[in-house]
Amino acid sequence: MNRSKSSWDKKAPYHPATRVTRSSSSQARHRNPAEFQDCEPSPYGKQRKRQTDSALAQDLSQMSVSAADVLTTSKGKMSKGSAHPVQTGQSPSAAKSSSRGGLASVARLVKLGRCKNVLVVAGAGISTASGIPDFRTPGTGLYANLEKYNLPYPEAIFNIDYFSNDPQPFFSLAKALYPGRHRPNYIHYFIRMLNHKGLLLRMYTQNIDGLEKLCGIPDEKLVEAHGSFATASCHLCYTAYPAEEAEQAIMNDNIPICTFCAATVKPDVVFFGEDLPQKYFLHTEDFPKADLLIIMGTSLQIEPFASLVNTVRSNVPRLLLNRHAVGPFEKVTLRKRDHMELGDLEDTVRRFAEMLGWNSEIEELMRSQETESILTLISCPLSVTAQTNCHSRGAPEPQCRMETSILRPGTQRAASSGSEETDSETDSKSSASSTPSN
Ligand code: CNA
Repeated sequence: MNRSKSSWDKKAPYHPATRVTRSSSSQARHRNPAEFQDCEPSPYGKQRKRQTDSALAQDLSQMSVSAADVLTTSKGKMSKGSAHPVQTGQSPSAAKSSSRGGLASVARLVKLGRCKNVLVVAGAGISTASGIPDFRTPGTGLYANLEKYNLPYPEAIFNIDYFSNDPQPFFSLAKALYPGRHRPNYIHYFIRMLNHKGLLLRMYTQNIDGLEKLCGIPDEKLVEAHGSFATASCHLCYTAYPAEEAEQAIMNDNIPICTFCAATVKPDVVFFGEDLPQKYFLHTEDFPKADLLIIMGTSLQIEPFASLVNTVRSNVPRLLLNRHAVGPFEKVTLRKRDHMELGDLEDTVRRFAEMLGWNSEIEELMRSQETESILTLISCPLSVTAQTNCHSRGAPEPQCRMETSILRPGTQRAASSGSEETDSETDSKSSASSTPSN
């Protein structure tokens, strides 16, 4: 790889972030929200815990720790756990406690107007229908396909020290995950419809594929808890770097380097041990307010995100939509108002939408979005420059160009706040939404 410098003067420090970082125990206890308030922003912008060699060695030693073991993350850092996380599967006990008819019960509550502050907590499973592999599904998951990178253990791909020594594995993965190569699917549009109906309090996603924004979920309704490709910065001094230049370098197998300290620049995707974005702290306001929590497509293995699901009030219904039971839904005794619907997520969400009477509206929304894409394709010449212009007007990238075109992450925002009518604008039109439709 060559090293490429940005021409952009990037001395401006990155915005401060409090210290909640990524870890991996699904069993770790979530910190009391009050603790978050004590966190001081870094005087030098984004703080990242420097993981030393010994920390890396410790990480390696945790490889043998089962995902079911408790790894308390007192500092709430995002960090990896077992390198080969146990595929939780649906345990017999979970199967027994699986709430039959749960989907219908929750649909009924929504139709009765009892759920007006819905939180969605999501993971990679909502994007597999868009052709993006998740992490842990055996065979197809990204972790199962990392041998070619010769990593000491799969999650090293998101280890900041490993990245510091060799960014190539992460950059190879980034090339596949950069937004713009995939289209949102029915599940994304279902969440957008929740917002359109005025019911979405917030969506918390672990995904970095940008499909939530691309389908039109407004920025203020979205927390990208594990960061995104929309911005980039130096992994050492955190100096901001133009995201488009970082993307171009990575796509051309070059290494973007910081013009301030010459270290490697990376997209602001949160690595293990790194701080979560400031916006993540909205959870301290949101979760106590929620009247329905929908958990979809996540193995709930990464902290502190995973424990969010335990912070809604105990009388609030929680609905898990996943292939198998995860997190608190693996317990023999579920909360009284816990429901889960196991199976393929897209099928489940379609059935849910049908129960709510929203299916045709969602399909119409998807059709109109596709039509907009086709019109954009017709109106824009097939040059890379023109594609960039198209994107900067907020049009989603046509699928047929996914292999060759470069969608600039910064323009993703435009997709949800530009030419397209966003749900912030349409919410007022759908105040009747929380009224039962049937
Ligand atoms: P994960 O650990 O791979 O878990 C995904 C979960 O979704 C698993 O429980 C699967 O069984 C389930 N699942 C997958 N496909 C389906 C389906 N079609 N129907 C029903 N259930 C399904 O991923 P998590 O999100 O829990 O882990 C968090 C990581 C994954 C975050 O740090 C992300 O950055 C990272 N990631 C993101 C993407 C993306 O942005 N699309 C892709 C891969 C990994």
